[in-house]
Amino acid sequence: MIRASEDQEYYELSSPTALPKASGFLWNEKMMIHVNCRGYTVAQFMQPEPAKYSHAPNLEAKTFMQPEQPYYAHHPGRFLYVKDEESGEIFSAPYEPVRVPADQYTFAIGKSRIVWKVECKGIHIEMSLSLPKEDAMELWRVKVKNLSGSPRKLSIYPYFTVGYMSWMNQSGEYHEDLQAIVCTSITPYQKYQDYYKIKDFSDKTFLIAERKPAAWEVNQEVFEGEGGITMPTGIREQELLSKGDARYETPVAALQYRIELGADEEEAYRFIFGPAKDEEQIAQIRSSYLLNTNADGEDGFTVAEREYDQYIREGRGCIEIATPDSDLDNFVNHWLPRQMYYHGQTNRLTTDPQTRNFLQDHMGMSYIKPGTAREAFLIALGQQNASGAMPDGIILHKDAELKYINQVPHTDHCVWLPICLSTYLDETNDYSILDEKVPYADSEETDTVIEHINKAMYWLMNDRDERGLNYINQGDWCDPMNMVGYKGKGVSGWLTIATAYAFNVWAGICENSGHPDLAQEFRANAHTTNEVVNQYLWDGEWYARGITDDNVKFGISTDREGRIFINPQGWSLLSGAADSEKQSKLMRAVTEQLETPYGVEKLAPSFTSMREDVGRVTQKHPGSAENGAVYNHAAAFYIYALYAVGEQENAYRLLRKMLPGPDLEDIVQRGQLPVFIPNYYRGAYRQFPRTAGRSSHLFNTGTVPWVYRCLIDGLFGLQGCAEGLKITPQLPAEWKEVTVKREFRGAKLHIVMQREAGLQALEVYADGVPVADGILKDLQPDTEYQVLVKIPDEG
Ligand code: CEZ
Repeated sequence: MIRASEDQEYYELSSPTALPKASGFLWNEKMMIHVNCRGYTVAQFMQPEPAKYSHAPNLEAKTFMQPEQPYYAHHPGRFLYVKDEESGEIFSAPYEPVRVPADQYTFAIGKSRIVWKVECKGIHIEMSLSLPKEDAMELWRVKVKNLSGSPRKLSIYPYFTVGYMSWMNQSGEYHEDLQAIVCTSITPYQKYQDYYKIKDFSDKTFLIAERKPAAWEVNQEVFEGEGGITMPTGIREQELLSKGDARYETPVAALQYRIELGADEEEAYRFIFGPAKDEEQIAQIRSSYLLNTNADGEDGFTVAEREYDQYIREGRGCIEIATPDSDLDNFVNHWLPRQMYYHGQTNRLTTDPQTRNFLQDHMGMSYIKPGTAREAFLIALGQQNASGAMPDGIILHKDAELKYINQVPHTDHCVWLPICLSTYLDETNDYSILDEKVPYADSEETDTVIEHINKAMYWLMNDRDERGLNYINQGDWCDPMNMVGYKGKGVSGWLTIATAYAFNVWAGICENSGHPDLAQEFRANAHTTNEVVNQYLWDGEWYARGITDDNVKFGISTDREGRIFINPQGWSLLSGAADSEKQSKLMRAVTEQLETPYGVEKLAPSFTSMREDVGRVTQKHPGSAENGAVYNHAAAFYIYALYAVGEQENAYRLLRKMLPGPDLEDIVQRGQLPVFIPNYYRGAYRQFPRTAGRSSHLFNTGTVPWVYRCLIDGLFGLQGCAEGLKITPQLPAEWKEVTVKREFRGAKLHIVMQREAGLQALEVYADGVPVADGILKDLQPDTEYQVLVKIPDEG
């Protein structure tokens, strides 16, 4: 039912009903579009804040992308109705809104194109979507082919949702001269000051047709009539659509083409759908994409598709793997870097990304476009306060508004600085970044990056209570843990542990950059922090999550709900807080209480009612998001930590659970194709097994750079270091051989890793020469190397 295409360029699903929410996404510099297998879509473009041009049928609340997005009959979508003019039979592609079962159906997600192929009643429909690289618009191709063996008379109706554009002003009509439906609106506002913000908005939605339609309808209600969206009156009862308009009525963009197709004959159509400021711009789009051609006779549409494909291909990762697990190979070679690239390139389509997201997204970008990552780290540090505190959001646009979540004070942002920078340094060895001079948000001074990060570390040292535990205020990594410390006393166990880890990571960076005194100082700070952690947070079998304003420890064995949280456990492996006895105890507790067939849960048991001294996380539905889902971001931290302490079998078992499959039952339960990792799979496995495993389908997540780090630093052990590339694979025992192509600082390495019986220790050979310490040094850019890694086979 699901499979990668032979050339691995597409991932395909052969049913619109088995995984009804299966989806893919495309993005460019200005927009993103999330489409599902049945034709429903969510699209947003930046002006500069995210805006819509294809709306829901009612007033939508403005919000960030949500998990488990519900779909319904009038959900925005892109469809093609097909009517047999002789029999009157109607179906629609891809599947909605008519829902006639197809004889053949394929939903194929490519990296730069999404394609549906539907065969129904002897007619084959192919619909494909691509984007240009820069402009906010959708490029659609539709092909209709007669497979029935005899001539057919058809009407086809491209149907693009415009929806409820505005309560102030909305309308729409067909423009002969533009060969387009143009819908017009005014973004609603009330303060006169906002007029100056909205007056230049792209408040029009257009559908440009390459071929002249026979008829159209721009009035949603007239189009549907009493038949409704599943059997519109305009289609069922009329020979021709009524060429209507919308006057403060909900617009729709529906066109009609009448065609006669002989056996095996085919017709092709192209459409452009998107937002625009005015008719002039629409005319320009039409002429540059459809009317004018270049010297090679190609029009802008075709060139745009190709340029977009190239743009997406720039988002390549730095490893290409062949392992015994072909599903993993497909995901790692094709989809994981793409998802990281999306994050690094768009900053999740926000103008004020949460600081920790911005830093982690660029940790991922370090593997793809390190120059972009470098710039991002400098931008973030330029918004630090002279006190060392990092802000709750990084402003990326002069007109950016600080979104709600960034008005809530969180205390963890500083820890991400050394952690994310370390990946950049591992990959590039560009220690010169540490000497860059960067300003502060609130002072005239400038300081080197080293000084900035020192200040961040001191800020963490000082933002502590008398015990030496870090305050949580209204949240740490966990956004909704907002009431543990809002009175100013509550502390975060995880953040204290993460601070110890950040100190150690920073100490390592200081050491490599010729600052041994700083290194020593921060190692000592890490050590004392770990001692404090063990004194106050160890609960006997695992670490507590924190201590509330009223001095109540939580995330401990006596808690009925929220008894154990994953984050303090994994990070204590990273920080060095847990000695080997504590390590085994906490890993056992995680396996017993948090592991599920779909991965490790973020906490368990999930809260079933509000705990006012913990906060709104306890009000989320049990098993969803931070309230005990398999929250993949947190799961990835844990897996990374398992690799850090050499727990390779446990680590791989959990890593594999991030991907649906391989068995059908698992795929159906998750409901998602392995073309991205979602922010969560439902948890509360022990409380609500029916829904456990279900994907959130939300592809915005800090998970992906951590998974990439798990692969590079852990599984394949191909991490950069100051001297070169350190080879320390941690392959699962059943893997006898893998090959990895690794691009590293400009060099290309062809690496074969093999298990060999009777071997005492790992052996590394570069171009046939043994490498004593397993560190490949003096690698030259633009040079290829053959690397053989022999791993002891223990049977
Ligand atoms: O946001 C994510 C944040 O973007 O939640 C993570 C956090 O570390 C990320 O920075 C864990 O809390 O506020 C909420 O309740 C939500 O949980 C969201 O903000 C959540 C969304 O998934 C964002 O896409």
